[in-house]
Amino acid sequence: MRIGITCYPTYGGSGVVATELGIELAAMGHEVHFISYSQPFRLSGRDDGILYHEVPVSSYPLFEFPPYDLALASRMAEVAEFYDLDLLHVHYAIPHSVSALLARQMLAARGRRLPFVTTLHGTDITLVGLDRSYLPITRYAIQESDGVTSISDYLREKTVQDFGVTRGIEVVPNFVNCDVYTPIRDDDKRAEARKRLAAPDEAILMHLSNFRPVKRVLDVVRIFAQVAREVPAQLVLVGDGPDRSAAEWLAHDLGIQSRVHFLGKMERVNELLPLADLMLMPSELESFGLAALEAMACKVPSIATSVGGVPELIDNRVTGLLYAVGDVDGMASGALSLLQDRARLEEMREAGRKTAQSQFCSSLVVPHYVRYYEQVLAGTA
Ligand code: GMT
Repeated sequence: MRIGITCYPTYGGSGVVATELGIELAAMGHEVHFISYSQPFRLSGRDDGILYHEVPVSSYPLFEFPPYDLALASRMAEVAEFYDLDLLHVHYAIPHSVSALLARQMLAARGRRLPFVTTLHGTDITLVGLDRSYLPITRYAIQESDGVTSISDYLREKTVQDFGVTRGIEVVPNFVNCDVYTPIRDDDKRAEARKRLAAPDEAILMHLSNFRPVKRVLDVVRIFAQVAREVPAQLVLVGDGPDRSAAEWLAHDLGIQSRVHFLGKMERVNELLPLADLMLMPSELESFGLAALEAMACKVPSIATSVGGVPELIDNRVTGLLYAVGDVDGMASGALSLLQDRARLEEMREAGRKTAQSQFCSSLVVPHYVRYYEQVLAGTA
């Protein structure tokens, strides 16, 4: 198949899923065309079977807000015609599904078919899509898509309830490449690699996000402060975003800044994750929680909140520990209980890896997308 993919190319779960999907599809022999305003950050630019098409957005004095969605629609239609695309797959409804709808109409007027699949990722429904200025057009574009997928049952139900979408929505969960996100099996090698981040007797807690308010990064620092009072430990935060500076100041004010490391945006998180003992994901909301899955595949259990689609990924007390939003004390004592009971931590590490392999590996989930594309092309989705 020749597949066009549009996503936000910046640091964020939907862009990561879209990019990893494109890479996996290309490895299966499909031709993949990314269409976006800049190259998705996990693409190297040298991936076989993948082409990247930049969307130029002109700015004129008259345009207070340059219309990216229109430039995107034009480019989608051009790329689809030039490269004879079979379908478009857009990640994150706003504005991508609206642009795809326009591109489909433009090509229909020229006698060409261009079906599109919209994948709902989370805040496109739970936050942005509920803004009155975006809701009607987002609902329309979702309803008119040739196929719609959501990353969890939670998000599907939310879309039906809050948007009144009546067309079918296929749940295709987030996935991880279990050969790339994998534990370091050799204990000596792992111990050696951990020395980059901590002393041998210290625990390593990790957080990975785009530091938006929804991630509650300040809770990460507060949880760590309590843990570090009881056991020797280091906190490693990967990513960047609006709440980073507040989190840095909080670490400073709590007197723990020497043990809190802000690494910023990193490309190869698969090399860092296996070094951690625990992942902290105290989010206000997660429609799935990709960071926790990537950690799980590396045998790192999460201390997380029981929100949105997280319970569909993490089996409480089996593959991680779940708490109410803002329960910093609970999450800190949960983290401590695992760090002080190595046998239980080891069981959880094993159980998490097994879950990642048996339910969320790219080798299982990507073919689900391909089957769905086939249904879309056959008009049966
Ligand atoms: O979490 C974010 O703010 C980024 C956002 C995105 O769309 O870029 O992530 C959402 O999509 C991820 C990939 O499908 C999910 O794993 C995240 O749970 C989801 N975030 C939220 O629902 C808050």
